[in-house]
Amino acid sequence: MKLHAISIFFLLQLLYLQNVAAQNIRSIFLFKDVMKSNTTALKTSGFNTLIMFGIGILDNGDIKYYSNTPGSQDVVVASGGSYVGGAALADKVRSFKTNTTGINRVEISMNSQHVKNLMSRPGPGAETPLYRNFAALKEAWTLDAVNNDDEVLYDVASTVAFAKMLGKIGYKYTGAPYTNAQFWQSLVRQVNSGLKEPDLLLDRMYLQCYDGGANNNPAGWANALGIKVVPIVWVTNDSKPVYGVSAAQARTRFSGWSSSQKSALAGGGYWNDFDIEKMGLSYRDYGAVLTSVFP
Ligand SMILES: *[C@@H]1O[C@H](CO)[C@@H](O)[C@H](O)[C@H]1NC(C)=O
Ligand SMILES: *[C@@H]1O[C@H](CO)[C@@H](O)[C@H](O)[C@H]1NC(C)=O
Ligand SMILES: CC(=O)N[C@H]1CO[C@H](CO)[C@@H](O)[C@@H]1O
Repeated sequence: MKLHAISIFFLLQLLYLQNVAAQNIRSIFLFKDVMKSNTTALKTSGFNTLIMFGIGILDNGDIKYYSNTPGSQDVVVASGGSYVGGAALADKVRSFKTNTTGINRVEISMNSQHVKNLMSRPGPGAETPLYRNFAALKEAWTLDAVNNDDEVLYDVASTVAFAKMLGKIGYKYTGAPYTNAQFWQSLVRQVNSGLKEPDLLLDRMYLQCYDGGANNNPAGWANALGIKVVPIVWVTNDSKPVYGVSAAQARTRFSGWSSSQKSALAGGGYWNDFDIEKMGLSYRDYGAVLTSVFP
């Protein structure tokens, strides 16, 4: 009887773990200043991953949050090994994962400016300003991952060194490719060398399927990278209207991919919250598409 109960306990644990491992990624990039966007809607519309856009590093290793929102100011958030972005901003970012929320992962998205220089001098050591700044920011904002949205430099060696530095701090690393599959393939191989699921350091690829990446095929990318991808579509917008999709059109695209190439997908997501709010669209509708296609 006792043994029986114990084995059922372990069976349930196993099922639970598989369930967790199999959880689909439902993501949205946060282009709008997080101090101004609708936090409640972001937390309760079916998303489980938020990726804050507009983090950059300066030549001295300081980290800056670029707000990308009219009336907002860019703010240095880490300097000299400390968090300096203010309590209000820290409380806001931390709040994504607390109280009533579906969010279990928050990432910051950055380009590759200054990465190469800083990896060459002073390097990725734990005593460097860059290392200490990323450690301070992780703690202040309770971050899970750093997203690489390099669309310019594509330097493999320095990016691998940077990713491994972030891994030592406790971050996961992710990519947001739209082109240059060769670069991303080298990155996945080298960053994840010697690592296996579920301990991959570079554990997610958010594939841009709009604008320059409009013709991207998730299965082709998943195959080339050796990791499932999360296709990203752009919500209805007035910046490049031709690439915008309504919630109904997003459903058509995600369910099309899901039925023809399910094994290539780790979930789905959107670029971006600013347009949802500017265009008066519904977080609930866009979120519901993801919860139904990627439950
Ligand atoms: C934010 O979204 C919620 C729905 O999740 C809505 O009830 C609320 O009115 C929105 N707030 C603003 C300021 O638009
Ligand atoms: C979230 O919960 C904490 C602790 O329970 C509480 O102090 C805080 O006010 C809550 N925040 C919101 C936005 O409800
Ligand atoms: C204001 C505006 O032009 N919005 C456009 C954003 O993109 C969608 C999809 O292409 C268009 O239908 C909208 O008109």
